Amino acid sequence: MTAAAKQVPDSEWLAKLQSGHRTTLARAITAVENETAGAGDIISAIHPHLGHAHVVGFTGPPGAGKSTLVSAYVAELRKRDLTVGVVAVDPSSPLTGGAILGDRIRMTAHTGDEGVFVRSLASRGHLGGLSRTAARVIDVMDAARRDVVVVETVGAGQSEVEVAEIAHTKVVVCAPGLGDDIQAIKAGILEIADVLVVNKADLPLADRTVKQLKGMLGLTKREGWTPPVLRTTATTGEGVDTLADKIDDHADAEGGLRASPVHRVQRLLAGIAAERLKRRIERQDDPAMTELCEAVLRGDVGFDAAASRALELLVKSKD
Ligand SMILES: Nc1nc2c(ncn2[C@@H]2O[C@H](COP(=O)(O)OP(=O)(O)O)[C@@H](O)[C@H]2O)c(=O)[nH]1
Ligand SMILES: [Mg+2]
Repeated sequence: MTAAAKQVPDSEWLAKLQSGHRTTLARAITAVENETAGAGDIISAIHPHLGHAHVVGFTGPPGAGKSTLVSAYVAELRKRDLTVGVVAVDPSSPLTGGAILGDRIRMTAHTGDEGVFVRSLASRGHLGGLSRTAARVIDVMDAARRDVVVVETVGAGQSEVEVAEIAHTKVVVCAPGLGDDIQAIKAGILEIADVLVVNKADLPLADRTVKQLKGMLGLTKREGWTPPVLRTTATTGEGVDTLADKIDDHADAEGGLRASPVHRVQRLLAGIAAERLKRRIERQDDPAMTELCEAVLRGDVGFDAAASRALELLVKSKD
């Protein structure tokens, strides 16, 4: 029997995957990405072997220099003798096909390096949603004993933030002098940032952007870890060693995160459960729900209280 025809992943297969055999890894990723018949077996086989990789997400507005920075970060990790997996996610598909192509070209700096494995995910055809597929692909790279798995998204929209949230350490990248940039960051990704980067520090106005971000960070309350605001010039690699250090510090500060894929699963469960809950509340047609909505319309009940009541109604309903 040829390796290609082999269906059920056995211990020999697992050993091959864990030793970094590229074809085995590539095929396993393709299987979980396309949810082929064998995908379930692969997922069961790797589950007991997760928790090795530190998963680092890069998000931020298009053009901020994420791909260039990821490539420089990967080079830094390689200097430190760490193996790397890169998952480049493109949620918006055909329009940004060029961006992925550009990313591929930038990552060619690492072709031929056995320690770097890159996979791009397109947006189409993910039955359970893009973030679930991304999580599965990360799991496979984790089981293949990559030390660091880098997830790069194309932009900073909602679906990109969802994908980035799977990561242990979330790096938000922006560039100086873009008013819109700051707006995009204000619109929700500042809260998820563990490390903030002002890339293109070689350009004028970088200092101002750093100041702005520090100001904005000061406004949000946080416990424990305080996100640093760093400067990098991805094109020359300046500041990238400090970035790698801070990402590492974050994993250490959040004690045990690096070793635990549990929160990745928890996030996904939360997303799936929330989606189900939403559909059930939307479909609820019992009189109590109609009454509740009418009370909100009249201004008798606030949205917060009504949402709690809607959840109670759901628990009581039989379906
Ligand atoms: N001046 C300058 N240009 C940069 C830097 N990093 C990236 N770029 C350029 O910015 C453009 C967008 O970079 P890219 O990595 O594709 O951004 P992405 O869309 O966020 O992935 C490219 O032309 C890069 O060469 C930097 O540190 N300084
Ligand atoms: Mg890019």
